[in-house]
Amino acid sequence: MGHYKSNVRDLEFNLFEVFGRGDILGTGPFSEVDEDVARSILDEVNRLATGVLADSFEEGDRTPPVFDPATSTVTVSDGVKKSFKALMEGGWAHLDLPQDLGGPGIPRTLAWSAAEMVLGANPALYMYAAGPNFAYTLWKLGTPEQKRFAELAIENNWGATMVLTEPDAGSDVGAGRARAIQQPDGTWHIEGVKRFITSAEHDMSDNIFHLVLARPEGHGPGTKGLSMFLVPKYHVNLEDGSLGERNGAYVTNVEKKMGLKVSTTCELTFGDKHPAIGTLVGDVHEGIKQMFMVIEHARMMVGTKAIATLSTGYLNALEYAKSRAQGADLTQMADKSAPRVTITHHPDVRRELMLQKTYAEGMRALVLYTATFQDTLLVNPGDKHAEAMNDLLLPVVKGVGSERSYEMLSRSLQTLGGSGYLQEYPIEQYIRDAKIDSLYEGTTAIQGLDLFFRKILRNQGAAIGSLMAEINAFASSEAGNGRLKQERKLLAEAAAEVKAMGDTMAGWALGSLEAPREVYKVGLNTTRFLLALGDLIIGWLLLRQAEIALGRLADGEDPFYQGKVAGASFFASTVLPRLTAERRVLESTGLDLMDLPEAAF
Ligand code: ST9
Ligand code: FAD
Repeated sequence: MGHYKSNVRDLEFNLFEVFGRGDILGTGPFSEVDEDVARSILDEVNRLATGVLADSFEEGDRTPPVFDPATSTVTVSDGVKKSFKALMEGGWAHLDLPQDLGGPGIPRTLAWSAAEMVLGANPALYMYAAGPNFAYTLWKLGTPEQKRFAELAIENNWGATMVLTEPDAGSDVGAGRARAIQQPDGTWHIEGVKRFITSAEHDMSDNIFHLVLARPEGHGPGTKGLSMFLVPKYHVNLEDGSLGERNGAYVTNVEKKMGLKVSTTCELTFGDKHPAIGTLVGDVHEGIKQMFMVIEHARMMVGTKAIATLSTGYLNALEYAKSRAQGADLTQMADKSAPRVTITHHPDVRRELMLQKTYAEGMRALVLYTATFQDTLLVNPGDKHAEAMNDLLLPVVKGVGSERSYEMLSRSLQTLGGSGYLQEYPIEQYIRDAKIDSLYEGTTAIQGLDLFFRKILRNQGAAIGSLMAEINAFASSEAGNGRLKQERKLLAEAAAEVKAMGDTMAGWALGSLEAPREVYKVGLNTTRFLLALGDLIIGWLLLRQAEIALGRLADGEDPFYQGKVAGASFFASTVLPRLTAERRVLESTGLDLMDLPEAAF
């Protein structure tokens, strides 16, 4: 058995029983895909993920890609190449594409379900496979020539990168110094050094194209002065798709890192050896806006990756716990000759396992709930409500998904005792590979700021108000037919706490118009609020699942549904009440921390 343990049953439960995706399949943009086809896609990806993709997970970690500075090339190990080949030859990198670009035309909920399995099995492979997806964005934004380039990139499965970060411009993308100099023929020369660029060099595709943010000469400071350029590794003859000369963008270093070692994290130098020639994407100077189309997808990807890793971490811990015998049952602790039991009998292990299970399944539901709004946007691109809901939920998927997964994965390791610390089991690698999720694509602090200032205040509370109304309507409904009464009460209380937190922060933000330092109180709490909102949404989605499970349990016992009801109850009674303390902490925020001299830290 490989390391990766998928959860297709839970994916299907979400898709077809909770979020009713059967209703949109076979209609509109999804006319070619019915429920049977959707299930067979999941089966097929599951087979691939638990098989050939998972096969090189460990190898990629133990024998990471080798960088040769003399030739600026990178060699990836054979096992990883084999896995990647299987992913690409199966056409899976085209899963996100619409039918007119050769894709299957599936809902986003289904695409993210499939993505979860690839990301859980071997996350770097998914990232190396970004080319067709990035090409689709280029195709939407590009000039006719760039559209043609995008079609060729899709056809040939070229690799792709998103190039923002520089040594002095990480979270603060607008501090970027890479320059773009326009040439008489209309092309641009890019100059500068970017760092931490994922997949910028490897030997698994014939060409790699970079989507680069750089500042055209004379443009102003900050993110608004940046433009997006298409800079291919090899120039391309757009008539026949053949590759031309090497362009002047070279990888000059590959980082050595804690985890996700198989993914190359590159320093990319432009225009040092010879000109790095690019074209302005869409022939318009809207770089940051265009890049956010890529970023939004990548943030969803990162949250999904984190959650996928937690899910397989939990399932590995569960399997171990079921077979590891240690100690006697607590009721017989005084009897030294009592039979030994498996550790699943110990209350503390049960509590830990249930916490892992509820976060893994609750956050999976969060990903797919978010994706339902992306489905709506495919059906009706002008739907402003769906757009605002998707915008609101993205920092929660990314920020909460990465933070809670990392935290819970350490508990998965704990379940294995000392064995969890060994490389014989996959969890230590999961933890190392998952740490990055709270860092790239905007750190957790950035997600908290994005959620509060952009997605709540700037949206004037419309999307969060609508979400809260849904949660409160559920809490005051008859859901569960009496069985979930206490849980719904706990949910209503938690919703009131989160609303109070948001209102207090909005008050400080308003107050900062008169007294600017009040905004520090907001900044001291944005991450707290992000995590609190995450817990509330997870608790609500678990209860929605429990309501459905209760209905199914009427037909007979099924441990899957029993687990759903028990999990939702557990989360409502052991996690949600903590939000009261979070609100109290938030409300007592002062400025002492901000007044403290740096030397006192
Ligand atoms: C990175 C990559 O870390 C890591 C991994 C890459 C892996 C790639 C693989 C992906 C896979 C793809 C799929 C493959 C499929 C394969 C299938 C196989 C089966 N939403 O607030 P302002 C815009 S990359 C939308 O003033 P500042 C907006 O245009 C590096 N737009 O910001 C706005 O203008 P306006 C990631 C947003 O103070 C403008 O920005 N780095 C949003 O100037 C200015 O906004 C980061 O993420 C948004 N949420 O700059 C940087 N926010 O207001 C993190 C802003 O007029 N830092 N815009 O609408 C930040 O995000 C900062 O907050 C900042 C601040 C840079 C935006
Ligand atoms: P900094 O921005 O220096 O942050 C340091 C600390 O300060 C963090 O805790 C942060 O939360 C906090 N902080 C910073 N600013 C604020 C603020 N305003 N308010 C509150 N807290 C703040 N970039 C790309 O362009 N393309 C890629 O493909 C890519 N892939 C990557 C792969 C890996 C493995 C890594 C490690 C990074 C990658 N990055 C990529 C870069 C990544 O997006 C950045 O590392 C990230 O955005 C954070 O920037 P930084 O590392 O400079 O940290």
